[in-house]
Amino acid sequence: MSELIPPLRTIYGEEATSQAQRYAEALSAFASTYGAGEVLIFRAPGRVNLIGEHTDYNHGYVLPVALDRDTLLLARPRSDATVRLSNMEAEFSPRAFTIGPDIPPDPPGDWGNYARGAAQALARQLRRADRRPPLRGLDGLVVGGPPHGVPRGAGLSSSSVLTVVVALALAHVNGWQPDGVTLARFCSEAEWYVGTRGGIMDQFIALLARRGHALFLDCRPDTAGRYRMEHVPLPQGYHLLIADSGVRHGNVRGHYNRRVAACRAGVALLRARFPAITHLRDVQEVPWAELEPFLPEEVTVGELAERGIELEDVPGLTPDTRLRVRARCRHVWTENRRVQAAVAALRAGQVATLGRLLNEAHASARDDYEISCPELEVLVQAAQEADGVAGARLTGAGWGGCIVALVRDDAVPAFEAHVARRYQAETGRTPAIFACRSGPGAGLVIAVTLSEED
Ligand code: NG1
Repeated sequence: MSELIPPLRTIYGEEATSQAQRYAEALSAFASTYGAGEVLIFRAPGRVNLIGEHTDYNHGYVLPVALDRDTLLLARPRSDATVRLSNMEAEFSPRAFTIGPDIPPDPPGDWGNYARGAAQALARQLRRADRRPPLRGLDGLVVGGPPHGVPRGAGLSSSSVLTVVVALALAHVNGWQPDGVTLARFCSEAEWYVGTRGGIMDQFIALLARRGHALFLDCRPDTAGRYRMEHVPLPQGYHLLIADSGVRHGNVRGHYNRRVAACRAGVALLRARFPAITHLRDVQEVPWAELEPFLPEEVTVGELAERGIELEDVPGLTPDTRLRVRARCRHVWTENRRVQAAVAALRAGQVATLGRLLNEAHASARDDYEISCPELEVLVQAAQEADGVAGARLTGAGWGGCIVALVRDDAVPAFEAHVARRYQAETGRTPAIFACRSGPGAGLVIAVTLSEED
C-alpha cells in the first residue's frame, strides 16, 4: 500500500492516506474477481459547475470546478475485443460486450451503456484514423460508491465520469494517446449513445481540471476546432460548499432534451433575422430587445413543423410538446453574460460580485429555465440567508440534485448547521453537505502488479 501514497498525494493532497485504503480495497476486490497480474488504475473526477448552466450545448460559457470525488476503473488489458466490467457497488451487476463500431445497447438507463458508448466511439475513431484492429478490450472493476465516489444523479456529472474513465482506459490499452481536448470532445460525443444531447462541459472539466482552479471554458470551437479556456484560481478565504437535496427526478433526460429543443427552436426562429446562425451563442452580442420579437412565449413542435422547422435528432418530442422558447433563450443569453462577469470578478478577487452573480443565476434557472424544484428552493434560500455566504445557486442539470454556495472559511460550520436544520424542518430530509476540494483532471494513476498473495 505504501507505493500508492506518493501518486495519490499529488491527486488528493492530505487525503492520500485514506484514499490509499480505498485503492487497496479496490485492488483486492479486483484480484478476487480477475486473479493476479498487471492492473492499471484510472480515475476521473466529478465536477460542480460554479456558474453557466445549460449554456454548453448552446456553445456558450461555463465555469466548472473538478471535485476530489471520483470514479476509478481498475483495468487489465485483454488480447481479444471483449470488455468485462464489474462494479464495487453490488446494485450494478456485471456487464460484458465486444468492442466494435456498432455495439448494441443495454436497456435505456443501464449503467453498461456509458461504457458501451465509449467503446463504440473508440472503435469508430480508430477506423476513421485508418487504424485497423485488432481492438483490445479489458477486464475492469468500477469503483464509485460513497464516501469517495461522485454522488449519483446529483448534477455532479457521475455518469459522464464513467464514460470518461472507460474511454481513457480503452484508449490506453489500444495505444491511442490523444491530447486532453481531443479526448474530451471524443467523450462528449460518446455519451450521445445513452440518448442525451448534452454539451461538452463535463468531459472537459473531467479531463482538463487543475487543482485550486475553476475552468473558464468557451464551448464554441474556433474555425480550427480549438477551444478557448483559462484556469482561473478560486477565491482565497472561501469554501465552495455543496449541499445535496437527495431529490432525484425520474425524467431528467426527457426534461433536458426539451430544453435543448427549445434552444434549437429559438435558433431556427432567429434565422429569419440572422440567417447564418447555428447556436444561440451567435446572437450573444445582439441586444436582447432585438431578439425578443422573434421568440414566441410558447410554441408546439407541431406548430414549428408547420412553419418548416424540424427539431431533428432530439429524442422524445411529439407534435404536442410545448416549448417556452422566449424564456429559455433569455436564460441562456443572460447566463452567458453572468459567466463572463463572474470570471472578471474572480480574476479581480471581487467575491461579493461573484456571489451576487450566483444568486442571479439561480433566479434565472428557476424562473426562465424552470429547472428548480421545491427542495432546491429551500436549500438555496437557507444558504443565501446564512451568515458569511457570498452567494448560492442550484448546480447541474436541475430538477433535484445539488446546490453550490460560496461560504467564508470561518462561517462554514454555522452554514452547515443552519442549512441542515432548515432543510430538515421544511422537507423532513437530511441534506448531505460537503466541501468541494478541487482536484486535478482524469488520468492513469498507477500501474500495479498483483501477486498470488494479494
Ligand atoms: P449534469 O448535471 O451532470 O447531468 C448536464 C449536462 C451538462 C450541462 C448541464 C447543465 C451531460 C452529460 N451533462 O450535466 O453538459 O448541460 O447538465 O448545465 O449532458
